[in-house]
Amino acid sequence: MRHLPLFEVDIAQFQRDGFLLLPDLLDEEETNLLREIAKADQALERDAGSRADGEGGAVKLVVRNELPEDTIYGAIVRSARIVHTCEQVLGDEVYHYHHKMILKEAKVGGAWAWHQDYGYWYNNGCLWPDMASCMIAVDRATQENGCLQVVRGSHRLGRIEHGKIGDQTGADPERVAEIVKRLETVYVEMEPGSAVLFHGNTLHRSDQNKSDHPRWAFICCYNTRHNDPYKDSKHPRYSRMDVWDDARVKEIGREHRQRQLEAAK
Ligand SMILES: O=C(O)CCC(=O)C(=O)O
Repeated sequence: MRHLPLFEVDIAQFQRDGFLLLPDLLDEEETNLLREIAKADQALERDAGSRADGEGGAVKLVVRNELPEDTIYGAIVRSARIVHTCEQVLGDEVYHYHHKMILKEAKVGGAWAWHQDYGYWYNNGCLWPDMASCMIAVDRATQENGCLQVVRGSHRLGRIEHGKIGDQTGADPERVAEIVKRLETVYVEMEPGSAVLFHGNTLHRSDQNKSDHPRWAFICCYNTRHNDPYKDSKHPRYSRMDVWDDARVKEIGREHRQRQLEAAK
């Protein structure tokens, strides 16, 4: 696992680029547990929603506001290594805004249009873009299977107007076309268990997955305490989140996997 807490240089990099790579955020056992649990999790298949990508495909994802105490998902979201990293880059206490699994399947996985998460979180009563997402690779993510792309430094452009692209909410294409001429697009290729932390205003997208390899990802989204939304919306308002020791990812992950295996007998 990478050495956390972050150094000043990492925080400066996040502030300059709007994203930060966290290689090997989960160790091998944690990564295997997350992948095995997610792939065997029938609730994910059952609850998955789909959003047309405007390119003939559709993304598949499951979004959850609840934070169960007995699942590996809840243990990862609460883990000190992620929570305190977010707090360092955002400069305040954070709470769980929601988490999601992106089920980008082999051959048919849809594309994500260019957007900023704050492009739509803005409408939930969040006054500041002081929010972040930690995207953890469940499967290896490569250019071939539609890894995340981010525009370096785009979080400093402010919030861009968003409109409909397929069933998705995408950033104004005219503006994006000019932005990508001026700023670098980075393909975030990741090994399973590695992560990228990105700011609420960082422009990001991904291509369709035409490869033979799935590209699932687990994304933990956090809001800051000072940015408690002024109105109710589909994601929660501030409440203090219990932060857990990192060791609980493995402990709870093992129990979660055991329950799954027993239920499958
Ligand atoms: O999985 C991806 O490529 C991007 C997901 C994303 O941007 C989102 O969930 O908002």
